[in-house]
Amino acid sequence: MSELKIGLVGTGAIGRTHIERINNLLSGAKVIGCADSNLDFCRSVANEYGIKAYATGEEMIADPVIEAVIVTTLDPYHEQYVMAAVKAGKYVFCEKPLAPEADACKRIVEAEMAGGKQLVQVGFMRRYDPGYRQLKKAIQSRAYGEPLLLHCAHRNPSVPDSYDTPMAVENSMIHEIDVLRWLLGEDYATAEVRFAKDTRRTHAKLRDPQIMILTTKSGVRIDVEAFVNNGNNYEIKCEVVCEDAVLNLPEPSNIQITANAAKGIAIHQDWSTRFVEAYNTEFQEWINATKAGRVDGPSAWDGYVGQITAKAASKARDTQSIVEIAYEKKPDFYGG
Ligand code: ISE
Repeated sequence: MSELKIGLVGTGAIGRTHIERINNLLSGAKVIGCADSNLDFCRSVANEYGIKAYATGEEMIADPVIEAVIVTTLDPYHEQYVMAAVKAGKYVFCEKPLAPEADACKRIVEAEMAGGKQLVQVGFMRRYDPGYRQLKKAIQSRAYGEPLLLHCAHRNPSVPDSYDTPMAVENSMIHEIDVLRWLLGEDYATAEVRFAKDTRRTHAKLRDPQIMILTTKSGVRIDVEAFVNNGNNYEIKCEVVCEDAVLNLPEPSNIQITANAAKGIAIHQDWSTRFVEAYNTEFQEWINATKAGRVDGPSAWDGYVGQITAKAASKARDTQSIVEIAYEKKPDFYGG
């Protein structure tokens, strides 16, 4: 089978790592073109990777040579390019979030359903992390009884100055919102977000740390700590307390180093390396499914449900109250 020809819009850091992983590491596809609102930069990226620079994302998506599209622009522009791909009948991988607003996600869902074929996958890469996959298997087997409560943490060493209070839910804990719903296989019922004592590293626009509390429809209770300016480590924790056992998310293994009168195991300092295996598996599986004419990964519906949940959590944070979450019934189109 010939190689899948991909066009990528949004040549920022994450876009470029995806070009590199697809063109140098994975099999069955090549990114052959790119587009970006900064055309000069786009041309320099195209030169570096020996691919074609298009004047606009729309022009690239409309080119008959392009068989599938990757969207890695800034979040507010996701909808425009995902819509263009859906209207052109092309498979499209969109980095998370599908769109910052739930209404925009809904428009994508409606456009996809109107076209009669599933084409959209959302980049919720944690579902491809080997540790989360092991956890899911263990939970699903019910060998340890029912899951009752989960304690999770999402800690970043630092975030840019533009990162503000809402982003803890909308940019960081959106990963937990998706992956925990997938782990447990059920939707949420309520959301709550509370603040802890502020770290001295915070600033006027960012309250840090925060705790998001979710309950699922069956009553599982989840707490997630987001501490995004902890000045120290990138750390992702997930502890699932079941009736008969406690299950913990494993970290990627690393050598133990004995030196300077101490024994230590280095941990990843940033999400791009902590989840590198997840990204690689995510894209290899996306390529394989796209070539087979399927969407196997997180769907536009999952992207929509994620944003409805994030919106409820944001309201809960702003009103300091518990907010009930109302989802529509999952359409048959998405296996509802
Ligand atoms: C970032 O945007 C990501 O998506 C990372 O996976 C996450 O860990 C980080 O908190 C976000 O800012």
